[in-house]
This record gives sequence, structure tokens and C-alpha cells, in this order.
Amino acid sequence: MKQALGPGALLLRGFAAAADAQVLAGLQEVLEQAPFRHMITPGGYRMSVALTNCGSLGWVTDRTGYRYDAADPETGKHWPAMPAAFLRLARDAAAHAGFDAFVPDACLVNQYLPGARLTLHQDKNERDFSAPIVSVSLGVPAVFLFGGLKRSDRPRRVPLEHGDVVVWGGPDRLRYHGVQPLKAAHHYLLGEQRINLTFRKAG
Ligand code: MD3
Ligand code: FE
Repeated sequence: MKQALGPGALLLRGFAAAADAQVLAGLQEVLEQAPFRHMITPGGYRMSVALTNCGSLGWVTDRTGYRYDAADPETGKHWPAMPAAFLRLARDAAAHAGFDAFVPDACLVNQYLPGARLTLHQDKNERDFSAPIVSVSLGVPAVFLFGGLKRSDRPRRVPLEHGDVVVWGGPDRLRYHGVQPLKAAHHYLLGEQRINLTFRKAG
């Protein structure tokens, strides 16, 4: 089912559900090479969301700022390659939203345990805002906050469940967004966690 959240934002309910087993197998490989970790924001706070990356670039934060980096700061090695099932899913979803040749070079993987949240922010570290961002939700449901172009714009609440995919592009690409604190729940494949994959063209 396709639902427009804005002129450039399309929610594809359940789009990733059919491929969930392949995607989770790919995720296991990524996590063996680059486990989840809690990073520190430039303001000195430990993020409640744990994260890792795959692809040629990964999103990182530390006391010096937010950026994309080819190396995992824990190991100094390149981030793991993007699994084929990840790339296929991201390209198919983007194509369904009218973005024909989306080739992400970065996949940020966020892990939410009960209470973890993401405060309102914009994604502005990518070089080219004409490429969309594709977001895949897996596991425990969450309430996504879909704001405006100003932080003060009151966000709309959008529930996101296992398998839901959102493609954000065009005029919606720079909207403020966030995730409410995760409520404790159980998912039959992922247990107590929510995983979000965001595919970006960062470089
Ligand atoms: C709307 N992650 O990692 S993905 C992030 O569920 C992030 O983990 C959230 O925001 C999560 O930066 C939400 C959905 C998303 C991603 C990028 C957007 C929504 C967006 C860019 C513009 C507008
Ligand atoms: Fe974001």
C-alpha cells in the first residue's frame, strides 16, 4: 500500500516484509564485522540509539561533529560492504517512488531498545540533497515524527511497523524528523528491538 506523507515522501507499507529473512541475514554479516555501538554527540551526550554502518561511507558522530567516514572509528577499517539484499531493496523502493537510478553508498543501521529515541533533526551531512533517503523499519513498531522545514513546526506522528519503507526526497528531503521513545514490545523475528536501515547517497 502506498501512502503519500508529502509531495516527496512516500510510505510503502510492508514493502520489505517479503525480503525480511534475506535482509536480516545480511544484517548478521554486517554486525559480525561492525557491531552496534553508542556514539557521542558533539554536545557530549551518549546517543540512546546504537548504530553501525555498511557501504563505502558510514555516518559517525563524536565530540568533533557529525560526518561521513570510510572507516569505522572502532577499528580503523572500512565499513562492511552493503549486502546485496540491502541494495536490491533500496533500489526497488526508490524506483517505486519515482527515483530511477538510486545507488546508495551509505547505509546507517540504527538499533532501538525500549526507551531509545531520536530527537528532531535534519539529515544534512550528505553532499547531494537531490538523491532521496530510503528508510526501512524492522522489528518492534515505533512512532515516527514527521516535522516541517523549521524545528518549531509541529510534527505529525506516523506509526511505522516491521517491513514499512519510506522514501524521502524532493521538497521533503530536509524536513525535521525524529522517533519517539520506543515502547517495550516483542517482535517474533527481532525480539525487543527495532532496527532502522537508512540508505543514503552521501558522497
Ligand atoms: C525525513 N532515522 O538515522 S528514518 C536517521 O527511524 C533517522 O531510525 C530514523 O532519522 C529512524 O537520521 C528515521 C526516516 C527518515 C530518514 C531521513 C529523512 C526520515 C526523513 C530525511 C528527511 C525527512
Ligand atoms: Fe534522520
